[in-house]
Amino acid sequence: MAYETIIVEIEEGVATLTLNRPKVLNALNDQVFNELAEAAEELAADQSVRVVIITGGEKVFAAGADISQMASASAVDVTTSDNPSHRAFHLIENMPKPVIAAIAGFALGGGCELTLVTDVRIAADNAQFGLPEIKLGILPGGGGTQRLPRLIGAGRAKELIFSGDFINAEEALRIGLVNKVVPADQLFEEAKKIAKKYADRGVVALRLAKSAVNEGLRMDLEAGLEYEHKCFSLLFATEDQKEGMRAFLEKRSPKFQGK
Ligand code: CO8
Repeated sequence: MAYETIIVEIEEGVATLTLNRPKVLNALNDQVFNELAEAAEELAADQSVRVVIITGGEKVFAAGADISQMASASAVDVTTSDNPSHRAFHLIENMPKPVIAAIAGFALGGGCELTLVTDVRIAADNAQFGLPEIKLGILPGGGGTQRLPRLIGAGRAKELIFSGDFINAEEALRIGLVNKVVPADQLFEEAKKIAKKYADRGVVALRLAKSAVNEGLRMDLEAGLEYEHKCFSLLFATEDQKEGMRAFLEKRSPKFQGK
């Protein structure tokens, strides 16, 4: 499918999805969310794609949901059950392969929340994060009040949500909001390096490991351990498990087929 507000490129098993509304700092309107959802479905189904990178390019990740679109919205518009942002976020979070966010510049509001549905966040040293919704008289409604406390703890999340203040990349690293900070000119190189590493790993194992972590976070520990054991057992029915262990014993690199 042809997209207008995002660009999708696929190279050596790694898909890069770039937000593309630079004039408004990649503000996320319904069209962006709908295209993100379409692309997430396509990339999830494409067996040649093993890892996905989401970025906003070199200057900005995304300065939030599009305020010009939201300004005149009614409560009825916003409560619609097929909210495009929720659909896009759900599809990205549950993509059956790793998703890496490569973040330069502002990642604010819905932009910050978009990074929270990815699996691993790599920030350029010029990145700035924040949930400024409170200054607009709303709250972070794209999962910010739920996913952020689960990631960095309720106290730190409340500080960001209540103040609307921005934090820099180093602070984001310190509180666990991002995994790594790199010089801005190395952002894409680093994200691709990590993506290629994951692309060489056991395909089904990655899918089930992601599911075990994500689903486990919604369960109590006993149920989570039970679910982990089911995922673990299932892997012994895969070619990937046979290949991975055979390759180890034969002292060579495994070639995983995702079967
Ligand atoms: N929406 C629409 N347009 C935007 C947005 C935005 N979020 N952010 C920037 N723009 C536009 C500006 O209006 C401006 O357009 P123009 O050139 O036509 O005037 C252009 O982008 C450049 O922006 P600035 O001139 O303001 O650039 P600065 O470098 O001076 O400032 C900032 C950059 C600090 C990022 C500033 O633009 C800003 O504060 N932006 C808004 C940040 C914000 O409040 N984000 C949160 C939005 S609310 C939200 O995300 C809710 C998510 C809920 C999702 C779930 C829905 C159910």
